[in-house]
Amino acid sequence: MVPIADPPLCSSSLSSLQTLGSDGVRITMESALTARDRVGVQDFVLLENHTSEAAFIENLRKRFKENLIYTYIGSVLVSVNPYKDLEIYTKNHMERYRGINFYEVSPHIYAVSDNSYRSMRTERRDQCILISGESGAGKTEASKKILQYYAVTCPASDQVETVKDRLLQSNPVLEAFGNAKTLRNDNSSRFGKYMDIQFDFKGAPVGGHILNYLLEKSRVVHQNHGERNFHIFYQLIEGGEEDLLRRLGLERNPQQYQYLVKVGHSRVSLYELWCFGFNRVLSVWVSQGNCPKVSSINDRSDWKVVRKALSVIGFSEDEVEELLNIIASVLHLGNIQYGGEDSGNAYITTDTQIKYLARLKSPLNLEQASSARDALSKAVYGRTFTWLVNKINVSLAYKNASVIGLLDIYGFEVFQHNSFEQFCINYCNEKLQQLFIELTLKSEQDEYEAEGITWEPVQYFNNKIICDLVEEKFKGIISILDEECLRPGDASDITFLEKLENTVGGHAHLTTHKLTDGKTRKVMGREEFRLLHYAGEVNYNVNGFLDKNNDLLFRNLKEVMCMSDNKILTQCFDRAELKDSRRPETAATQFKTSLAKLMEILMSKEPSYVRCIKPNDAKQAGRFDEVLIRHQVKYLGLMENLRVRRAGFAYRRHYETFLQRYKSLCPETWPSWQGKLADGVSTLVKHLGYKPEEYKLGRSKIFIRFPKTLFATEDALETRKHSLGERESHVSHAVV
Ligand code: AD9
Ligand code: MG
Repeated sequence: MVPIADPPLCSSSLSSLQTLGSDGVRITMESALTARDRVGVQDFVLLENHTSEAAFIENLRKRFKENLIYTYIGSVLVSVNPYKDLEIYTKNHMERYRGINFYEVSPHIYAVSDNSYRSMRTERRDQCILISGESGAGKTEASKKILQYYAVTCPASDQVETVKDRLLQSNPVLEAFGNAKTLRNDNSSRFGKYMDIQFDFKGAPVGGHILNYLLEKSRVVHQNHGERNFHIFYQLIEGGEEDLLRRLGLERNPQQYQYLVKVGHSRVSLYELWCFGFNRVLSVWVSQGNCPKVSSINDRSDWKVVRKALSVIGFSEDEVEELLNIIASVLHLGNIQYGGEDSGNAYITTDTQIKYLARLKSPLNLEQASSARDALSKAVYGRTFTWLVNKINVSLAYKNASVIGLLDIYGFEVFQHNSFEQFCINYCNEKLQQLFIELTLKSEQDEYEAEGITWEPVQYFNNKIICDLVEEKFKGIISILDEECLRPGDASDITFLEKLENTVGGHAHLTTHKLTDGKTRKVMGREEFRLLHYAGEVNYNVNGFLDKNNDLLFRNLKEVMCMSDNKILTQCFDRAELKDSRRPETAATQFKTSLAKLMEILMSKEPSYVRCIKPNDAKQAGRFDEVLIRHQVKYLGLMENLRVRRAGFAYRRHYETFLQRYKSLCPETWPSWQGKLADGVSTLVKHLGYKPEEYKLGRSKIFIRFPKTLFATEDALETRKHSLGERESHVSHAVV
C-alpha cells in the first residue's frame, strides 16, 4: 500500500519535492494545488479556517483516505492508526528523511526521529519524544519505528551492532511479559515505559535504559471477558518444547489453567455455589478471559522470537529456565483450590507439592486464602517483571552519553467500570497534559511576553487544578486514600469515599452520589466518585481501592519467597525487606513519586510530541469514525495546540545564532557585524526582502511567522555555500 505524495508546502520547497516528493512521484505546481484539495494540508497551521474543528477533522479524513496518516501541527506530529501495513517504513524512506528539513517532505515519524537526533547532535541537548494517545492508537508501534530508524541510520561498529540488537530485542521480551490482548488492542501494553537511547560522541547508539511504570498486575489473576492474560503464558504453553513443559510440569492446553481461562459450569463445584451464591460464582466465571486463541496472534512463532531475543539480550540458559519456572509456578499457583472446614477455615483441596502453600491454611477463611494466593501470584509476577527490566538495563548499560528518551505510556482510559488502575492511568495522563501545557502552550505565550512581542493571548484550560486535586499533600485524593489505608479499625472503601466527600466534596472537578443533583444521580453509583478530567468525566468505583493501594503480601509468604532456590526470586524478594519494620509505601504514593521523577527527567530534555489517534474501535483499516476521532482531538488538546501555533510564529532564534548563520547573505553583515546584534539582524532581513508581516524582532530573538520565509533564506544560504565552495551539509538547525 503506497500512499500518494503530499503536495508542496511552498514554492521554495517545490524543487526539493520534485525529486524527494513521496515515493519518487514528480509533481507539477498545478497538480500540486489540486492534490492539496484532495489530500488536505500536511501541516494544520496551513489550514485556512484553523479555528474550525470540522475543518481540522476534514483535513484528517482526506489524508487518511489517501493513506497519509501523518500530519503536523507545527512540530507536533499527529498520527492516525491505519490498521494496515503501509509501505512507508522501508530503508529507502529512512534514507529520504535523513538530514532533511522538516517541511520539505511528507510528515513522518522518521522526520521527528531525525529532527530530535540532529538537535541532540548539533545543540548538544538531550531530547525526548513523548508519544500519547488512547489504547490502540499506535503508540508502541510509533516507538518501535523510532528505534528502528536509529538502528538503521546511525553510525555503526561491531560493538554498536550488539547494542542495537539488544535495544531492538528488548521490545519482544517486554511485550511478551508486559502486553496482553484487551478488547481495545490485541497487543496492549499493560505497563508504562520510558526508554533512554544513549548515543556516543559520534552519534552511534551505544546503550539504553528503561524505566517501567505500574504494571497491571491484577491481570495475572483476572481478565475481563474477551481479554487475555500476559502473552508469555500462552507463548510458553503453545510454543514451549516438550521437554521444557515436562520439566515445568505444564500441559499444552491453556484451558487447564484457572488464571488463563475458566472452563465453564462443570468446574464450579456445588461447594462454591453454596459458599458464594450463584450470582457471584457465575459472575466470576463469566468475567474470566476465556479467550486463549486470538486470530491476529501466533503464540507459537512469538515464542521463538522471544526465546531468541532473550539470548541476544544476554540471558543464560539457566536464567531463562529459572524465569520460565516462575511463569509456570504462577500458573500452578492459580490452580490451587481451597475447600472450607466447619470452623470457616480454608484448606487446600488440590493435590499439590508446593509445601509452602500449606501455610496459607490455618488462619484464613476461603476468600482470604484465595486472595492471599492471588496476592502472591501478582507479587511474584510483578517483581519478576521489574527484575526483567533491570536485567535488560544491565545489558544496555553505558555511561556519559547524549540521550533521546522515548515515552510510550498508557493513554487515558474510560471503561464501563473504572477502578484503581484507571484512576492511576488517568492521573498519569493529567500529569503529561500538564507537562505539555507547561512546555508548549504556556512557554510559548510566556516567551512572547518576555520578548515584548504583541500577540493575541490564547485561552486554554490549565489542568493543574486536577493534578492538585489528586496529588496535593493532606487533602489530595491520594493522601486521603493513604490515610484510610493506614487507619486501623473500620477503614473501608466506603469510609474512603465518605472522607473524600467531607474533604474535597466542594471541588469543581469531583462529585459523588451524595453531592450530585437529582439529574446526574441516576448515572452515579453509590460506590463511585466522579472526576472531571481535562479529557472528560470518569466515574471510579471505589471497590478494591484500599486493597489495591495497600498491595500487601503476607509476611510468611515473603519469607518463603526469600528462601526459594530460584535465583531470580531471591533477587526479587530481598531479606532486607523482612527486617524493615516500616510500612511499605502504598501503590498510589509509589506511583506519584515515580511520576514526579519522570516529569523531572522530561523537563530536563527538549521535547517532541507524537499524538496518536485511533480511527475506529473495530481495529479495521479504512474506517474513519468521526465521533471517536473528534473526542480524541478534543482530549489530546489538538485544537488548542493549533490555535497557539497559528497565533505564534513558526520559527525563532537568538539574534546571535541567526546572524552567525546567515550573515554571509548580506554585504553589510559579512564577514562580521560590529554594531548591536538586533540592528545587524534588522539590516540582514531587510536586505533579504522580508516583509514586515513576516517577522518580528523581540528583545533577544527574531520571530519568523511562516516556514516559507525561512526556507527561502535556507535556499539562499545553500546557493551561497555552493558558490563559496563550501561542502557543509544541508540545514542543521533551521526548523521549528
Ligand atoms: V496500548 O495503549 O499499548 O493498548 P498502543 O500502544 O497505542 O495501545 P499499538 O501501537 O499497540 O497501540 O497499536 C495497535 C495496533 O494497531 C498494532 O498492533 C498494529 O496492528 C496497528 N498499528 C499501529 N500503528 C500502526 C502503523 N503505523 N502501521 C500499521 C499500525 N499498523
Ligand atoms: Mg502500547
